[in-house]
Amino acid sequence: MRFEPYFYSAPCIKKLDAPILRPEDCPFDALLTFNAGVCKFNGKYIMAFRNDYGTDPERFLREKYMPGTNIGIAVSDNGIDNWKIREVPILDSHDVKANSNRMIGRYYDPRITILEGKPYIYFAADTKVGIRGALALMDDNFETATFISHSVPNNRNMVLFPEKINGYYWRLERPMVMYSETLFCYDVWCSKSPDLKFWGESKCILRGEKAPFSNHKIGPAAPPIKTEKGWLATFHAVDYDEKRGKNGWENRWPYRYSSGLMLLDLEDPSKVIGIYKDCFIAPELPYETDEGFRQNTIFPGGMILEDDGEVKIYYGASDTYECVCTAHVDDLVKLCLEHNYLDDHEI
Ligand code: BMA
Repeated sequence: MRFEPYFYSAPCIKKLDAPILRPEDCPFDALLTFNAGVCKFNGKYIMAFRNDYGTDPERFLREKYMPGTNIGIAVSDNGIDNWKIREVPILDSHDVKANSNRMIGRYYDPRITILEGKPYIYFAADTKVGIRGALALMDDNFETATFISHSVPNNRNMVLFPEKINGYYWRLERPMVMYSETLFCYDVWCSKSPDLKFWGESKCILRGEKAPFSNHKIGPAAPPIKTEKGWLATFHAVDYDEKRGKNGWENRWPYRYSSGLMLLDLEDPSKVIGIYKDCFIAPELPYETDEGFRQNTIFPGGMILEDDGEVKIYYGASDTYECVCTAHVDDLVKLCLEHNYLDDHEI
């Protein structure tokens, strides 16, 4: 059921009329295939998607049982259809439990960045000592992932910029703070690193309670893309209404996840120079609002700028499917600069 007040995607956004990846497409045990990271590499589109498996709606409700999450790989020639899914996931939580004394409980929400010609993957890792952002380097065939660094807990939604800026690597991230002005109203942060291992000079760049059209936590979404006017970056934004009841499998799910869009300074991406004042991508189609596990959830994880200016934005819908929508890059920049929330709001 669509939540009120209704949110709409920006007018320049074109959605397809069906998801591009569904659990039933998967050659291995799959229940929910969503929140993917996507890149273009050697002429192919590579998707690393989250797959939750090993439960069902009844068992989930009875026991809150959601045991397995792995990361699958799918490849397509055009980034839209004919995704060929690899037989074996690139990362499996159960393998890692066996291999590393159960330190990592599950991986999820991968984002891919091609940096210096190499495919990096950032994802959340639930561990015995909290939720950590884990960075790994994949090989050029996307068959293996070698760990580089783990953040301190509790932090997730890390996205790596695709190039060094002023001599440093940069990432956006979303620590989950315990003590702050508003409980559970998390923010978007930015950090930099000389070597992808040591991260510092961390700065809060957008507060959850200051972001438009949300009243709860926010977090970085897809890795940013470079434009002449700045880095275009999506973020997910949550609005909460305690009156919301049954949603998808959940007896009560009072959250809606939608996406926002902002523009960051080219030379210093910790400076927000524009934010589109309205919702950027909203849950509005039937498979985004009326099907699946957690309905009314849009979670972008990949953004690709094509040579002709088309931007493909990949997003998870309903924590169940992977979808794509498109827009022209100039229109996206205009949203941030000509409909700029910062013109009459402080963040
Ligand atoms: C967040 C993450 C996402 C998920 C979202 C909505 O906290 O766990 O993976 O899409 O919740 O359930």
